[in-house]
Amino acid sequence: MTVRIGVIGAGMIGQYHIGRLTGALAGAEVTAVTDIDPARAAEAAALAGGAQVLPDGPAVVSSPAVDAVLVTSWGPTHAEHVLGAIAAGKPVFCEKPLATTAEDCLRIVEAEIAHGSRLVQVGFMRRYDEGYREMKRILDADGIGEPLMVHCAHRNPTVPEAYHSRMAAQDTAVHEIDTVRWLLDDEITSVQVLTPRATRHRFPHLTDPQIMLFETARGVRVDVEVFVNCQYGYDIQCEAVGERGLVRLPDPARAGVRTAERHSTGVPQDWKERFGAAFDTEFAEWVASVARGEGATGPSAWDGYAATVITDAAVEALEEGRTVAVHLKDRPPFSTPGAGR
Ligand code: NAD
Ligand code: ISE
Repeated sequence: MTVRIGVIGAGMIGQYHIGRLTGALAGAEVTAVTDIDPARAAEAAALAGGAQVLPDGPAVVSSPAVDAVLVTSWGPTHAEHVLGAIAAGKPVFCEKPLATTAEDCLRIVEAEIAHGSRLVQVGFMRRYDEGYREMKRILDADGIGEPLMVHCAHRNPTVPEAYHSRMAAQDTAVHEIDTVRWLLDDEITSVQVLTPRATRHRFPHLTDPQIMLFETARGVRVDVEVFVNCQYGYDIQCEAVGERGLVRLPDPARAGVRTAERHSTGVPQDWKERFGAAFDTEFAEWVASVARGEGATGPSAWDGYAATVITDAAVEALEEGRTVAVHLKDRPPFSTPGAGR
């Protein structure tokens, strides 16, 4: 079966995903696209090899030529499109964030429960990165004993002027928040944000770097350095320390160069380069689960809700300069983790 996909939001990542759904990935076809910018919609439709351009999100969701929906529009618009897809009973893949408010995330969780089976998957692609998956296998197999601490770094070379201090949690550390919950199978219960000396290479309105300190229900301490003007590259580090050892995320495989008395290895320059293979696997697994009639098996609406509540707490911790407790609702039994976990 070929899964026919309708895309809402044909900007940067929308077109990036259309490229993989149209190119290398078997079993999928992009049949419809929409964007509030008609030129972008037309560009994306051409990229998809002649998909239909439809006027808006509801038209994509209700199109008989669409089996499943991909939401890659701006974050504040995600909830309406995801809720529309659930109402139509269609599987929906939503780029992060699931929604920009906890209330909207909960409306999505509740709508999916009312539908009766999983339809929603959130685009936390690190769960599909081979290095993180190996870490998860080792942790699950008790390879280092009980985890005690996790040290992470999330560095971008630069960010545009529009990037503001809240985005360090909402846009950037949100990936670590999801990854750590998944790796440890534990819940984050509090967050504190420290602000070291600021880099000169930032726009003046931005607090950069930031250090986020999380605690989990089982008492694991997680530190995340978010440094989005590090200059030298896109660098993602993660190390879990347990009672008997540690497991560390491997750097992407790159040739080592030895010359002029030096040994060097390239550093990726952006998230596409670093996580391109993870995105490929993420979409291959999503398309396969839709084709099997399972709707979604990866990061769930509940994971999207938890991530938004925790990023809100991190923003509050930054702005108020104190440790903030994370209060999640009780997890509904339906929202169980799937193969992506
Ligand atoms: P973008 O601005 O390049 O593209 C968004 C597009 O959506 C624009 O073309 C805009 O016109 C369109 N749009 C906005 N509202 C719409 C609506 N209601 N209906 C139809 N079209 C609409 O942004 P982007 O960088 O592609 O980011 C899109 C989403 O992807 C964001 O939520 C972002 O956080 C997420 N993202 C995820 C990752 C990741 O690593 N997983 C990386 C980058 C971006
Ligand atoms: C961006 O939206 C991403 O998702 C990237 O993975 C992250 O590194 C970057 O900081 C965000 O702005």
